[in-house]
Amino acid sequence: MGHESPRSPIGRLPVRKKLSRLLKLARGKTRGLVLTHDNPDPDSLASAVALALILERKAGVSMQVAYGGIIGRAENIAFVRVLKLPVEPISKIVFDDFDLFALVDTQQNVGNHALPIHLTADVVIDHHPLREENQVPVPFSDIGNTGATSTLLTQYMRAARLEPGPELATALYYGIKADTRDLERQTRNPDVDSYLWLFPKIDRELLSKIEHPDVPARYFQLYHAAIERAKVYSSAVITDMSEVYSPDMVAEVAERLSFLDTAVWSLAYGSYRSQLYLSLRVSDRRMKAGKLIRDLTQDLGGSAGGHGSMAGARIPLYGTKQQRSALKREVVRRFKESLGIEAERGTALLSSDVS
Ligand SMILES: [Mn+2]
Repeated sequence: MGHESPRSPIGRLPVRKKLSRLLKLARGKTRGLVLTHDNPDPDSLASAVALALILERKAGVSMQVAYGGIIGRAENIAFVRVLKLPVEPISKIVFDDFDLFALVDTQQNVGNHALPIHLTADVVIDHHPLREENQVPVPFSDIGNTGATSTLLTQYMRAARLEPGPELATALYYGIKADTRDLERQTRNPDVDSYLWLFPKIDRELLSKIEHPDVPARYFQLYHAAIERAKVYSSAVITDMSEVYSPDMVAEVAERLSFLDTAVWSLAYGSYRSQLYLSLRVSDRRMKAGKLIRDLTQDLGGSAGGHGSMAGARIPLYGTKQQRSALKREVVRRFKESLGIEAERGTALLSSDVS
């Protein structure tokens, strides 16, 4: 079960107390906006929709859900479409229309969300380790110690005696399933408990449509190039994906490459709209992917975050083509240096002498 990561004071309260504090804060507000993290994953989207439902039904606030970036991964596109989730791109949002702001699956100062810098979230619900540096005081900050934010929202739903319909139940269930990789990664007892509570309520046909989506030809093209460019080192596999059509493809490839039997670490990176996206996985539970990726990228601007075994970062790319490639090379150099493999040249994953 691993070690306890830091929680916020509210994160330590029993769920009924958390719920009553949350509703107390929300009552009297008129319109609320829930934001996911940018390029949202199912855990973030499911949590946002569940929180909006709770605040609408139990605090009488009219709610909207929005996300920054794009939803690009085939499973995630299917997730939103099949479950008919009421989520809007951030370009449709006028922030002045709202008097309540919530963030889910991210935190105020992480930087991977679309809340403008001059606004402070009223509510933060997240399962990533508490980020205390430059912390802006958030009135309601529930940083739990679970494998998924969807687990926290399932607990709120139960405490609020709200029965999720099949779409929302499937969304929360898949949020937990995806973030914990089938209850294996960073899984806590509440994750298992919420997963089992949701299971009889889900629509398995919809779930299947999400888990086995149609993919465009460019998906295979991108995968092909990523594998062709992958290099294997003694303890790592690294691939430069060049331009990607969707930032979350970087995470998907890092995840896939992490299955290479000789690799402890996998790193994939690619650019999308003048940002360099990096995704890191580690299979050794003693290692901390989130800390490493922050150390590698914190002086380069952008944002970084993650847990023990999976982490990601995004760095602004600017300047000439040469300057951009130099920045990529520098990040890879730092990564190899921190693993002690800077002297290794690496072997192409597809070359015959890799056993
Ligand atoms: Mn999550």
